[in-house]
Amino acid sequence: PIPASLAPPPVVEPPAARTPDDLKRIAAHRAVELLESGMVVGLGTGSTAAHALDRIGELLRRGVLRDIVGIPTSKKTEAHAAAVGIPLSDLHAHPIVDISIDGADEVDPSLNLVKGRGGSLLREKMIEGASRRFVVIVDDSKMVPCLGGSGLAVPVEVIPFCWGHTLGRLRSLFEGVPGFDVKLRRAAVAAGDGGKDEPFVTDNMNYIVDLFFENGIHGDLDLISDKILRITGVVEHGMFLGMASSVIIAGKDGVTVLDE
Ligand code: ABF
Repeated sequence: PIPASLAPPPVVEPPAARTPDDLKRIAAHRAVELLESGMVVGLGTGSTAAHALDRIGELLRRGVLRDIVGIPTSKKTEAHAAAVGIPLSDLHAHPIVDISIDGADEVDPSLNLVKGRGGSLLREKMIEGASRRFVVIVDDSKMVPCLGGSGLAVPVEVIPFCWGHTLGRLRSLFEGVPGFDVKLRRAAVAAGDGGKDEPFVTDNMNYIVDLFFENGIHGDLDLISDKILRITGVVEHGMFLGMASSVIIAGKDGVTVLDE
């Protein structure tokens, strides 16, 4: 035998590089560890929350979790959850939700969020606002110093009736803010297929007006929220202020949990 001192060193494979989707899965699985049998669970929407749905379905099938009731935040999530075997209900039957798990588009240092790029912000805000605990799951690309600063839209759900008038009032509200822009969301943009040029329609049959803040939203966010919500024709907006109980952030160096 070769003396140990002369033997070649063992080959150590470097850990496989984690893709953004791996990070989303890691954050989602960490959140699902918080579930207990018998809980009413708000089920988020989006590619990160989809990993949580798959995991909950798997744990139910294995009998690790039992008697979970899921409250879906969108029609898409409803279909996904049903396909993986999560029993479903709604806020009528379960007005208090034990825990909600959902993704976000942006998270600021105070754990305020922008959500709704997928267009599900209204149901998300209703269900997550009815939750004892709201756990946000993100990869670290979603962390921002200031909401609206990543160049992504802050969505506002509006009634289709005279949507152009509502859009105009939103434009006036932010008049003078450098780099501000406002656009009706198009289905083609939402689907990313460059196909149809029709308004994007939410699960509630409303439209989405996207607000763009080149340099982020500055000022009193609660006041800005109130001003948006006071515009007749606005149904809800995608700033989730003071709602998150915890944010689970997966990065390439590990997982960080921030609590409110
Ligand atoms: C939903 O999914 C939305 O509120 C948010 O816009 C989006 C995040 O999606 P992803 O996890 O695919 O980045 O929670």
